[in-house]
Amino acid sequence: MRVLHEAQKEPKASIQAEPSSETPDKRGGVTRRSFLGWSAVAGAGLGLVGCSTQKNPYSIHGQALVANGTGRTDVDKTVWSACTVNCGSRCPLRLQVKDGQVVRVLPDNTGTDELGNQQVRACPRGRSIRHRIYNPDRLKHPLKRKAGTKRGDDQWEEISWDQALTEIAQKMKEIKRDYGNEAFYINYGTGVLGSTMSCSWPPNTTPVARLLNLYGGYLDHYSDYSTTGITQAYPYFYGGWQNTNSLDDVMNSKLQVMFGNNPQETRMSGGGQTFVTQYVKQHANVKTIVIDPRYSETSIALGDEWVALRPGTDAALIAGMIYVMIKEGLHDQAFLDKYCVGFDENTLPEGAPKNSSYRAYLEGKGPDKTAKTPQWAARITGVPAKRIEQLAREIAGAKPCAISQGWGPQRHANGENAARAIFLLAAVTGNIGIPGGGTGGREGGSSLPVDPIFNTEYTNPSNKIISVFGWLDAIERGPELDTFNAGVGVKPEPGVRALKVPVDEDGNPTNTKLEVPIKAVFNYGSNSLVNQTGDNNRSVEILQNEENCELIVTCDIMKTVTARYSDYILPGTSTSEESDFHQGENATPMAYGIVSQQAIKPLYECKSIFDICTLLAEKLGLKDEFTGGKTREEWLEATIAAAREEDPDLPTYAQWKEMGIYRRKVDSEVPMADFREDPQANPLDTPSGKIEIYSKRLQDMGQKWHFGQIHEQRKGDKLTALPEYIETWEGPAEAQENPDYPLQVIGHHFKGRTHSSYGNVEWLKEAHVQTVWLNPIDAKTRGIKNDDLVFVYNPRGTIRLPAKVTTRISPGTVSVPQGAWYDPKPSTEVKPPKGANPNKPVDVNGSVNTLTSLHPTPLAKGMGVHTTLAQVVKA
Ligand SMILES: Nc1nc2c(c(=O)[nH]1)N[C@H]1C(S)=C(S)[C@@H](COP(=O)(O)OP(=O)(O)OC[C@H]3O[C@@H](n4cnc5c(=O)[nH]c(N)nc54)[C@H](O)[C@@H]3O)O[C@H]1N2
Ligand SMILES: Nc1nc2c(c(=O)[nH]1)N[C@H]1C(S)=C(S)[C@@H](COP(=O)(O)OP(=O)(O)OC[C@H]3O[C@@H](n4cnc5c(=O)[nH]c(N)nc54)[C@H](O)[C@@H]3O)O[C@H]1N2
Ligand code: SF4
Ligand SMILES: [Mo]
Repeated sequence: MRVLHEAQKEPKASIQAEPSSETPDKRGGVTRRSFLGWSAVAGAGLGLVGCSTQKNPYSIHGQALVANGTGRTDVDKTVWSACTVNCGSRCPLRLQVKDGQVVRVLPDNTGTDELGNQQVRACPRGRSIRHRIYNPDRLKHPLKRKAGTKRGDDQWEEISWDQALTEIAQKMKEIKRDYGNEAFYINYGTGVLGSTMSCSWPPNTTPVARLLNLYGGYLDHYSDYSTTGITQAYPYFYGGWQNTNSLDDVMNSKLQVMFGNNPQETRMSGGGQTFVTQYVKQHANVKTIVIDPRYSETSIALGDEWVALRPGTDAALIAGMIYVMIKEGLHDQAFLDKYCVGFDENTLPEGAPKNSSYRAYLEGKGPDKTAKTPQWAARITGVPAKRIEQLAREIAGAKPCAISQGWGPQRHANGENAARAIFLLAAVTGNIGIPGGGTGGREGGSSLPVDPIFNTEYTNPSNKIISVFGWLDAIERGPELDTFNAGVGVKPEPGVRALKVPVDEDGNPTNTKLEVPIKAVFNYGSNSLVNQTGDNNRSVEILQNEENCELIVTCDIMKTVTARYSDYILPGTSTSEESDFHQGENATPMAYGIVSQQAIKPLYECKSIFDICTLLAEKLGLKDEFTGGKTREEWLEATIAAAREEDPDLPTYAQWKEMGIYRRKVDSEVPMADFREDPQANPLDTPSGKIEIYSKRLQDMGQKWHFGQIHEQRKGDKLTALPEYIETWEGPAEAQENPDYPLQVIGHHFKGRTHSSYGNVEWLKEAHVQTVWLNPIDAKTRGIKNDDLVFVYNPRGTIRLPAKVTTRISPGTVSVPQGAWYDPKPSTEVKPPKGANPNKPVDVNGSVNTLTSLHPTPLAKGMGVHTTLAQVVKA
């Protein structure tokens, strides 16, 4: 059965041909004529203008569309640049410059439409980069919050660079004196993830970290907002992170099953996963089943079937399917016996109680005494029992089957278990470590052997580390936080993303405490102070108390929401104003890298983060150590030179500058093939060396973990040895019982923006309208029609935005694309609806984090923001 849905109901982009005029608009000299030229190119190439429902994908990426255009011929130069935001792709751009201004943006014109030599075509966001460079929100001068105002009042004094950096240095000295270096924090920020010298994340790769290392250190964080749940789930199942097979390897599969994985929207580069998946579809036509509460862009472009489940219920769906497989003998018992621990009673580790195997869980012999029949799973997931049976048979029968997950399923209240359950399905069907199969993780990507060297010289003297999601707690009540109540730890080995909970010599987890609260926050390339973290209104409350955090410094190119709540705002340069190296992303079987050249001079008083940190280092008496005697450009050259020492086939810096993008074909990835081949010789990094379906470590940690100390304990806050389904706070069960907030809100990653980046580009806003997706059944009972303005609210906050009434989302679920810019209006200006919290402002831009919670997930202490309940009413 193919579920055909009304993709065509998607609001059409309303960019219209208007009479051309040469009048430069106020955003920096773009002419109406060049705008039209651009939009035609982008529309044709990427389905921007109302053709997102295109069914034959290859016609989008067809040979005829390989770009070779020369663009404008009246320009002074055309230089290579790149789009460096965190979208999981990385696209070269060719910027055409005339009279010192970028006048046109062209995509890659090298490469072909062959796998391994892909042309890396930018998506509509990258192609609209001129509207970021010359955006009215661009920061022009250093700003200081006006004396007597509170954070967020948005009253600023323009100051000189010298004054800004003198005052920041002075405040840093005071904080160091009073609290020590662990009171300094570099906040999560991925806006410049794609650069090397200007990199904004992970913290230790940033110029800010180099400076703080020299100054005595800072409190670091582990994991990221993308993957907190799955990152912490991995070690207990596989011993560490394992990608699934690369997407080109799906050529070898009989079936592809994607759980909450939406590369057509989350990897939009025309040379990356969008291209690879569509190529595979075209050439191998592997049947694809997408399991997602939404009929996503990936369901449209690749899906043969869509299975709509309630958010947060993947582990139940999987239990129901495995129940059927076991009953009908369709599972791979030999794989489970040889490679896994704890599926059956006889492979449980020593010390595990009787009836604690996964089989016992399925058969209802475990503590809950409930058999995990398809009927049981149907009640939880909303997927009919018959469909669960069919799916089980189809997945077990397809040899091999490529099972993958995006990161939607794990960004939930007990997302760690959802992630492990999807790995489990890959294990039970014996698909791990073979071509055409997979680990149930997410696909990875190959990279070139070019590593940043600027930051390897000095290490952080502080060894303490907190979860990326725990910083607001560390601001409010730092010294109360420890390993067992908040996941505080000591730094893992380089290259390991997850926290390794320290253990004593008997293997028992030991406790690490924070000594001091966070007193200074540096946000570079980050809109995660407010907007991207969760519960905007509560975050503001914490930040507005200046007894908590004493110094907030933000360096951005835009006057963002985060900037609004800071003490000092420093205007940074955009990629077009810098030269840098950009590692390619997620294009296997191709690895590539881009060297960009400075296209234009820094606008206004903007400075690169290297220059800003150099000036701040000078104020702290550390300038020479910070620069290491090199300019930014010299460091960049040295980075490429160091890489060439390892791999002389790489181009020289000078050659690379000229060619812009350098690419090479690489092998497909089949992770864990060596383990499959010989598990004794290649054991996993788990205590048993095997795949741990039952994790004794989680069982033991569960006894020590304290819930309810830092945040109130909520339903589902527990660690379980098995990847079982856990009913959680604000999950589907609560939705069905709670008439006040009966709708589950997820906030998918959206083509109109990369998080909040590009969220202020008018063209993109017009083409990709911020709406709340609502099923017609839910709309009808509320008297809501497509395009009606509605309120979405819960006790944490209220947002106002238009409704998109569509069968592309399952009943009972709504989605508010994440990343819109929080714009709170007091009740005197916009009255909250009846039933909403009257003490909270109405966010008239529809930022989903006005609704989400700061409640951390149980194991990772991470982001569970796709778990949220709310009500929707007509405005
Ligand atoms: N509810 C909800 N919240 C979420 C998510 C979700 O799914 N749901 N997803 C989470 C995830 S996965 C992530 S990764 C985070 C992302 O959160 P962030 O990493 O904060 O990402 P952005 O919102 O894109 O903010 C990046 C900032 O970098 C700035 N920037 C861009 N280019 C430059 C530059 O060249 N120089 C300087 N100085 N600044 C620049 C941008 O203007 C922007 O303000 O959001 C998380 N938040
Ligand atoms: N255009 C664009 N691309 C991006 C980004 C962006 O902001 N915009 N952000 C980038 C970043 S940093 C990241 S981390 C990635 C994020 O990539 P993901 O985390 O994979 O993206 P999401 O949209 O959160 O989730 C993917 C899908 O999971 C579905 N989903 C939600 N809850 C569940 C569930 O419980 N079960 C199942 N089966 N499905 C569920 C959603 O509807 C969605 O279609 O995207 C990257 N790419
Ligand atoms: S947003 Fe991502 S896919 Fe789009 S141009 Fe930028 S790097 Fe490429
Ligand atoms: Mo992310």
